[in-house]
Amino acid sequence: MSGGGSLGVGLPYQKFVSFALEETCLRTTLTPHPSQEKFKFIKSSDDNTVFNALSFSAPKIRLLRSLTIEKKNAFKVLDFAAFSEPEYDLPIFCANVFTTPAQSIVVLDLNPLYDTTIHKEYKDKYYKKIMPLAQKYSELLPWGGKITSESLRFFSPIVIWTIFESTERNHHVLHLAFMDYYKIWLELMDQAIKENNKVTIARNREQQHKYLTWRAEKDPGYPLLKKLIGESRAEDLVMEFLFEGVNTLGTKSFLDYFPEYARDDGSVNKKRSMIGKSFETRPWDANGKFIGDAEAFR
Ligand code: BLA
Repeated sequence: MSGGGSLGVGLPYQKFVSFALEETCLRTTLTPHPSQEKFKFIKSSDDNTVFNALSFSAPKIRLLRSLTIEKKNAFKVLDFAAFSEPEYDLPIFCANVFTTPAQSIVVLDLNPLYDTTIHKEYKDKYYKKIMPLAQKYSELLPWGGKITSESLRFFSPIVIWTIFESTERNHHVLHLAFMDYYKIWLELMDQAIKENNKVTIARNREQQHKYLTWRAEKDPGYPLLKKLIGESRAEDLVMEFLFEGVNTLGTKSFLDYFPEYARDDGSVNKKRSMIGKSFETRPWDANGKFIGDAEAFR
């Protein structure tokens, strides 16, 4: 594989994906997801860009999907996510990296299904025990500075949001963090007990749908995807692969969930953020207590 070499730094993200898939297979049985067939052979309009898309499901996992993109001497992308079945309230595993020869933009998190600044029981259930590990990585991979404020609603106290210089060392640390975070997610998945309460299941489903709706509309990668494969194929990729479920898990629209984006004519405001950027520094302390301005992202 030439991925790392072509940029002169870092690892090809295929390695991250292979690790995650192998670890998953130690715990459960993966079945190819129906979306895999359609998106297996995405081709960019320029020959220098390689796409790799894989998607699976498993007994507790509704969708496990990965997209890597590599344009020689230009950029590399990793977009890896895992969503549980709505019978579980598991966090959403989320690893997004956009790397150029100069820098890497990283979000690595177990995105909470329920906002942890409001739902303390959810925060304690999933994040309390792992705060020391998160603390270690948040020192090695420091907070990336001001961020689209709305994103904070989808982040957990263990989030790694960072922008680093694309060096071997930084990519090595990122690789370690990815492996640790993914192993934690698998452990949580393994221990998760099926919910029988219909109301709770419906609530979990709606929360996952809200998350998918947000990302399918406002993901920072979307403009680049459109440039690479054209508007309509990018839309298919986002709606039917990356955030598959956005058309089936619920019926609410983007504006039902995020009415602040409504324009006078009833359309969705194209701005990524209505609030703007904020959170210059990490808004959680080492114990996972939110120490930022909670009003700044709602
Ligand atoms: C930038 N990607 C970013 C930024 C964030 C994320 C926070 C910084 C800009 C900002 O503050 O919004 C990622 N934001 C997330 C994630 C969540 C979120 C994961 O709210 C989850 C809730 N990134 C990708 C893919 C591509 C990509 C697939 O995941 C390209 C195909 C590119 N991300 C990309 C680029 C930038 C970026 C080019 C910098 C340009 C920009 O900020 O618009």
